[in-house]
Amino acid sequence: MKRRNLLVGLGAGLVAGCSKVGQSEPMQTLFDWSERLHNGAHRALGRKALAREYAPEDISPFFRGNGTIEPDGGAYAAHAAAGFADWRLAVGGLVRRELALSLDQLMVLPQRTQITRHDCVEGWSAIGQWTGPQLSTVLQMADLQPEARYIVFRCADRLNGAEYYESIDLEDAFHPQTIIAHRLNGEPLPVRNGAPLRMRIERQLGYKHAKYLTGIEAVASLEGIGRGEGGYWEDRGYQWYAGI
Ligand SMILES: Nc1nc2c(c(=O)[nH]1)N[C@H]1C(S)=C(S)[C@@H](COP(=O)(O)O)O[C@H]1N2
Ligand SMILES: [Mo]
Repeated sequence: MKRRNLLVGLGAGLVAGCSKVGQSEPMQTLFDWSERLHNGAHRALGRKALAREYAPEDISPFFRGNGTIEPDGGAYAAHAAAGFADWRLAVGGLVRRELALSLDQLMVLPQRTQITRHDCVEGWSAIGQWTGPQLSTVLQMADLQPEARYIVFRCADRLNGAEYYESIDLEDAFHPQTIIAHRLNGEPLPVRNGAPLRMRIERQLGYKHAKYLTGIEAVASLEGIGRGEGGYWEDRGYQWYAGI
């Protein structure tokens, strides 16, 4: 409980600090902390930089959906009809504390709101405002084991018969703009954009931003997951590191 209060306190400080783009004390503290926790991981200084954030007037009038725009099957439709009241985000793998978080539980965590540009390799971009807790907050609640090197995202949809999934390293996982978004432009996520939860990983290309998020898994290796390349599109030839 003590530890949790500390985390929530840190997160609240971080959110407050974020209005002053990027160099606030709490943010530095969080980075120092995550570095001490995961000092085995590679981290280049440049990757800590924030992606550009935009002004409200820059927001695209329509944020298109791409890839899956509505997961097949009765289970998702039933969740949607119930307003996603029973949706759970499972957090597991190499953690000391497994979690199953409801949307309400995610919404009471400190929130970050950011207006960013999404770039899809298919040649389109859109600017949107995203809100949700930072992934780092949830990972700290779950308490990563030292062997954890990657975070894998599980999704409710399939593309061409295969499960959509993605993965990032701990550098991106603890980046302040990596959030579990539940709102787009101040409204609950539309189904086409990944309702009820989707990742925003702002230093990465569009296909890394897993939609219809059902699970977060800490792993030591990407072997044995999908075809082993770290994501649905990576398994089909795209780069695993899609940094922008
Ligand atoms: N679960 C899931 N996540 C996904 C996809 C998908 O098909 N399924 N498509 C990806 C691609 S290629 C892009 S560009 C973005 C599109 O996000 P949008 O639908 O909100 O525009 O989601 C990414 N995340
Ligand atoms: Mo994309």
